[in-house]
Amino acid sequence: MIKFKIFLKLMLGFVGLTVANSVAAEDLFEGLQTLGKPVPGGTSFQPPATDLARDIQWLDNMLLIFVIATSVFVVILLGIVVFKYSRKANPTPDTITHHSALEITWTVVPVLILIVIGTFSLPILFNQLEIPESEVTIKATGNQWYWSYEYPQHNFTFDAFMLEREELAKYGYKQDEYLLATDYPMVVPVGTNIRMQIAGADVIHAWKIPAFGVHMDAVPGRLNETWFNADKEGIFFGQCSELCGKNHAYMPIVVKVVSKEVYEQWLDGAITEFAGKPRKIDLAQYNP
Ligand SMILES: [Cu+2]
Repeated sequence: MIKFKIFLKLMLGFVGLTVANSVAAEDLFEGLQTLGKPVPGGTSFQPPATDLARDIQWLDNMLLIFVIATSVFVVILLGIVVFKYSRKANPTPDTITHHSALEITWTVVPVLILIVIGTFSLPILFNQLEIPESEVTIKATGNQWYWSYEYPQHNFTFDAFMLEREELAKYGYKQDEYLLATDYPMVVPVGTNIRMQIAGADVIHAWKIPAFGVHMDAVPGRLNETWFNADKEGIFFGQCSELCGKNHAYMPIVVKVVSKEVYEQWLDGAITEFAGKPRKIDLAQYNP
């Protein structure tokens, strides 16, 4: 009986501790705005939260100018061929087969267009993959079918599972965030270079946060790296973006970008909750 009482006390203490931890974590994120989220019927980009995303969106808009100009030009040429050189309008066609100046032009002009595009796109591409000095390293591993996050500097790992509809409110999410929200978010400090290491545990997944302009394959046996520096505090959603099996649609990604102070507090809680490496160890001292 006494043993049972002790067991009961221990269990209650454990439950109390867990509840206290989760309440504290939710408090930390109170007032955080949802910034990176798909909208019904949306076709454009999410508002960018990093320079990487801004660069990509600028490049996309710039390329659209070339795409539209080329399409309009080709349609005009087609129109001329169809109407001006139809059998009715032009019954006896010319018999020329070569026109050197024209052939040089249609070779050189596309090459020039590609050089212009390359001049702008290559620096943006390299910027995504050249990782700057970073304060925080996080390893995201894609599993069938959830993501796990490791903070190697603090020696802890946790899993992030998608929330069911009835769990959303408890974790502070709205009903339309079903299929996007997870029980544990990845948490990063604002305005800090984050080095992301991305791997797959079983099949190929892909870690993606559209508002950050980050999309990287998670390949088993390979450590891919990328980075981001979020300049806005908020909640950002992403999804696994590589068809990985039957529950591919049910392994979303949540990143909460918080102030540096809140990040430190979260880190302390996470080190306790996930048994990470304590940041300072109090040693017993012997004072003779
Ligand atoms: Cu996946």
